[in-house]
Amino acid sequence: MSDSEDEVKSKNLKLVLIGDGSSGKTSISTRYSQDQFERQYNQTLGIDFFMKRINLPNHTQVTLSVHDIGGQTLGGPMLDKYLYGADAVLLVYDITNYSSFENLDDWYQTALKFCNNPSKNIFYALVANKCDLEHLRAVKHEKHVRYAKEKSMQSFLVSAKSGESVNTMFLQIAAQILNIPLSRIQVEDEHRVIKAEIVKFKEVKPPKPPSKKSSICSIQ
Ligand SMILES: Nc1nc2c(ncn2[C@@H]2O[C@H](COP(=O)(O)OP(=O)(O)OP(=O)(O)O)[C@@H](O)[C@H]2O)c(=O)[nH]1
Ligand SMILES: [Mg+2]
Repeated sequence: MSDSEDEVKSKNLKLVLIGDGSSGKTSISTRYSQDQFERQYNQTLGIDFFMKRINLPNHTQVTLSVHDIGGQTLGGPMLDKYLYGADAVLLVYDITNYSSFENLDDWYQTALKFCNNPSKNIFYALVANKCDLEHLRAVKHEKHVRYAKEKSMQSFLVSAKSGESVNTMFLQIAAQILNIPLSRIQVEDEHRVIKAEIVKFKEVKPPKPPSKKSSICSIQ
């Protein structure tokens, strides 16, 4: 094996999450960056972003900068700046909210307009969030599949709440942009949910206090 095959390759990717307010962009970002979930809704004003480093096969280290855009920025003056230089655009909707799906096309058309760099192939992904709320689903899965097919997009079904498929999605997107094949095991590894066991410790009795008798001998 030559030295260059051993060398670590470093890559940077900019991923941007867009979509209607309350679809769960911040929650997906928080799940991925901190493995946490907040029930309470706090509207994102403008943009938030974080970086995460992941390892891909072939000694490739990728720094992902994930940009979480507030839902109210559509039609505003800043969206083109937020999208500038994106390698991937994740179009997020909430499966329990039909209008969040309907409005995605406006988001998509806007992203196409602002990311029209002919020298760059931007990766678009359709992300259905809140899959833990399947019983409240308002967007038929066929509609999701049809839209993704129509636009030749990769599509994902995730839950920021349970964490389902969140890590796998980011891993797969990074690998596909960089054209690095992933094995099934690598994908499943990310997919695995690790449950912590509750450990019951045995009661440990405190040591007996020392006996009152003195063990010191005095020689007179
Ligand atoms: N059940 C469930 N609730 C979720 C999920 N993701 C987000 N939520 C909830 O949906 C609400 C909105 O989530 P946010 O992540 O703040 O939505 P957002 O897309 O960032 O909204 P804006 O910042 O306004 O654009 C919050 O109350 C979250 O707790 C999910 O996967 N399942
Ligand atoms: Mg937000």
